[in-house]
Order: sequence, then structure tokens, then C-alpha cells
Amino acid sequence: MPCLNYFLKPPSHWEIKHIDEGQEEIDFNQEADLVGITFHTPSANYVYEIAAEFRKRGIPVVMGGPHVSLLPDEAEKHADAIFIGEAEDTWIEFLTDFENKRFKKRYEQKHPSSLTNLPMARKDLFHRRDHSGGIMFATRGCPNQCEFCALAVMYHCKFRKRPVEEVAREYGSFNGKVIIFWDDNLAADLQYAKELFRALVPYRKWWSSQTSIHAGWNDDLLELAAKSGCKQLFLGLESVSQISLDNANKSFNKVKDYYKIIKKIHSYGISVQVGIIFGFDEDDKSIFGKTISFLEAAGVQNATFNMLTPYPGTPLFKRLEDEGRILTYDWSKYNGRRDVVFKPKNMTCEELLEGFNWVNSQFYSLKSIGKRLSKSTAGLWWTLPLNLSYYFSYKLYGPNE
Ligand code: B12
Ligand code: SF4
Repeated sequence: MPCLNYFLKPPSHWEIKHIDEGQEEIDFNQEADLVGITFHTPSANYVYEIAAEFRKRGIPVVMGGPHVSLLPDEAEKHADAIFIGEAEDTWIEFLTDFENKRFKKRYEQKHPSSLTNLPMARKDLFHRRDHSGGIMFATRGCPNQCEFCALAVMYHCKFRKRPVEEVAREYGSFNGKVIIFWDDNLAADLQYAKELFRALVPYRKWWSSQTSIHAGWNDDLLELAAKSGCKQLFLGLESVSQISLDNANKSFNKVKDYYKIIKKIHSYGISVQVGIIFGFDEDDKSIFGKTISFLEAAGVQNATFNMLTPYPGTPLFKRLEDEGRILTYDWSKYNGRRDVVFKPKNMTCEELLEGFNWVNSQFYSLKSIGKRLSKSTAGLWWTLPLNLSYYFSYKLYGPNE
């Protein structure tokens, strides 16, 4: 259950085992009183198979997480109990019911969880070296409501913050030097972010996180970020087409500002990773070339490319379904990298996939790496090896691994 052990702490008489399939095979014959699974939409079919194996052996299976919260009626068919929404309160309620042998089929927490006094990550349960380096959260949710994003539905549009001293304590508790904040929008509240960064300074670690681009305008914030050890910011640019952004309810991203913002972040010695989505209704085949030209001109060090994917429950899914443009309900194809699951407007599905693959191969070509990384020295000592590793991995395995 990745990350679940961060927030949902059962009473101490429960013994927990965390299985990370990235590191180990599932032993379906192990002894367990209860199995809990969390998953994203592309894993749904696979998870239902796992659940069936445990249930066949008489072990009850409970499920929660994004896909369950977005599609509870489906998930419920494959589990003994499901958790809709956040579960800090319903989890404890369920465990009491479970121990009393009278638990319900559905637990729905309608209110946002308090983020005060959250338990710290159980590092003793981790298997992966990168996890034990330090993965954590300071905030939950995002105040924005982009059309394609599942967060507004999952968290009822509520953006919340953990107390700074609790975050700092957890940050300091990791042995590793590098911490990743897996927040969706760490600097959504600029005052909070500044206070947090001040509290991180004494630990002398390195960190990175996602944020929306407004953070890039604020010199005080960037100075504190750099001072506290920020090595990279992940910016959800999404597109270099303003009209695509406007129509995706993301008009607060202004393409005309991108270049200046990236330069400013670089000037604080912080490298930039961007998230880009292809396949918006206004995108035609020219979007791929335009994107690469921009990323090279701005000297963006790293990028995550996705093809637009309408996750169930999002406003985008509803709109495309109303327009008769959803091509498949096979959730394993909702991976954003290998399959196109809706009918694009100004391209064919094949053109979208080809363009997406082309962008990946261009971005991680030696020529583009040279162009991009020569624009700024921010983080060069680690962004160069990372880019080269993507270059070799792309050569060996293609764009989707
Ligand atoms: C970290 C992260 C990743 C990481 C790690 C994922 C992992 N396996 O741990 C990486 C980078 C690998 C990743 C990949 C992807 N991700 Co991601 N990811 C996130 C992120 C930012 C945080 C997840 C997290 O750990 N949250 C912290 C936990 C505590 O919060 P939570 O999951 O909401 O859990 C609460 C409740 O839901 C509940 N709960 C959850 N599970 C369970 C289980 C049980 C049994 C119980 C009782 C309760 C319970 O309790 C928790 C506490 O209240 C989320 C956004 C978000 N804020 O959640 C996106 C998010 C989950 N990802 C998303 C997407 C789209 C993807 C990708 C498909 C992207 C892509 N194109 O490749 C892939 C899919 C990976 C896969 N095959 O499963 C979407 C999910 C959409 C969907 N319908 O599934 C999200 C919501 C982002 C978004 N803005 O839309 N992701
Ligand atoms: S800014 Fe990012 S996290 Fe927030 S709603 Fe938009 S896509 Fe989701």
C-alpha cells in the first residue's frame, strides 16, 4: 500500500506488513486477517484480480484511494469494504467494526481530514531505497480546479496544510539527504510555504516538489526555497498553447510568462521540471514541435509528458462522455503514455501517439540535452547524468518506461 502507512495508523495491536510489488512478489498464501489496497485508475483491473485471489482464500480485502473515491460503485463489487474520500476518521471506525465482526460495505468520509497530528511515515515498512531517502507531504489538495485533474473531486476542492513544526520534525526524521515533497501544489499558500522553508533551513537537506507557476514570480519565496535546499521545482505548465489552458480551466497559467518564470527560478540555482499534456481540443500536430522549441529555448532540465487522459469522475471525463468521445472503458489503457482513450479533436489518435513519442525522443536526444542544459547551470551536476540516463533508457526501452 504505497504511502498509505503515512496517514492511516491502526491501533498498536495490529501488525502491519507493507508489500511493494516494485520490490517483491505478492505471496497470496501468507497469513493475514485483512488486506488493504490503494491504487490509481490504470491499475484498477489488475488490483481487482489481486483482490479476488485473497478473497478466494477467505481473506477480506478493503480498498481506497483515487479510483475508489472516483468510482465507488465499480470498486465495491471487488472488495469487502471500500473507503470513499479521505479516510483518517473512517479507517479507525472500520477497524473497530472489523474487530467487532460487523463492518459495513462502504465507509464515506464527507469532511476533509484534519492534517494536525498525522502519524509520521513508518520507515521500518519501506523496501525501496528511494522511499527511505524521504517522501513526505506538507499539504493536501489544491485550490485550483483544472478540468482534467482528479483532485477537486477527491478532496472536495479543499487545500489544507500541516502544522509547519510537524512537517519540519518529519523532514528531519529521515536519514537520507534528499526529500521529495509529493504535494500537489506545495506553494499554493505563499505565506505558509515561506514559513515552511524557513523551518527547513537548519536541516541542510535537499528537496524538490510540485507547485503551480505563481511561485516562480516571488523572489522572497525562491530565495528561501534555495536557502532551505530546494534543488528542483516541478511546474505544471501543461501546455504552451494559451487557448488550451484557458479551456482546461487553467487560465492562471500564462504562456507569455513561462520563459521569464523559468529564468527566474534558474537564477536561484533551482532546476525546473515541467509537466506537459498533449491532446487538448485546440492542439493540432504543430503542438509537438512548438513544445520542444519552447523547452529548449527556456533551458528546461526535465519534463514529464503525458497524453490527455480523462480520468473517471473528472469534469473532462464527463464532457468527453457527453460528446461521445470516450473510446474505451478499459482502465488499464488510462495510462497517459501508451494508449489514447478518447477521440482528439484536431488530430487522429495515431497522430497524438506518434507526436507524443516523437517529443520524448527529441527531448531526450543528445542534441536537445545539449541545447537545454547549456542554458543554465542550475543543478547541472545531477540533471546531466539524469538526462543521459533517460537518453539511454529511451534507446533501450522506448518512451514508455
Ligand atoms: C505520489 C503520486 C504518484 C507517484 C506514486 C504513486 C504511488 N503508487 O504511490 C507516481 C509518480 C508513481 C504516480 C504515478 C501516477 N499517477 Co499519481 N499521484 C501521486 C499523488 C501526487 C500523491 C499520492 C499519494 O500518495 N497521496 C497521499 C495519500 C495519503 O492520499 P490519498 O491517496 O488520497 O489517500 C487517502 C484516501 O484516499 C484514503 N485511501 C487511499 N488508499 C486507501 C486504501 C485503503 C485500504 C484505505 C482504508 C484508505 C485509502 O486514505 C488516505 C488518507 O486520507 C496523487 C495526488 C494526490 N494528492 O493524491 C497523484 C494521483 C493519485 N496520480 C494520478 C495519476 C493520473 C497518475 C498516473 C496515471 C500518471 C501517469 N500518466 O503515469 C500514474 C499511475 C501510476 C500507477 N500505475 O498506478 C492521479 C490519479 C487519477 C486516478 N483516477 O487514478 C492523481 C490524483 C493526480 C491528479 N492530479 O489527478 N503518482
Ligand atoms: S493546479 Fe495542478 S494539482 Fe491543482 S487542480 Fe490544477 S492540475 Fe490539479
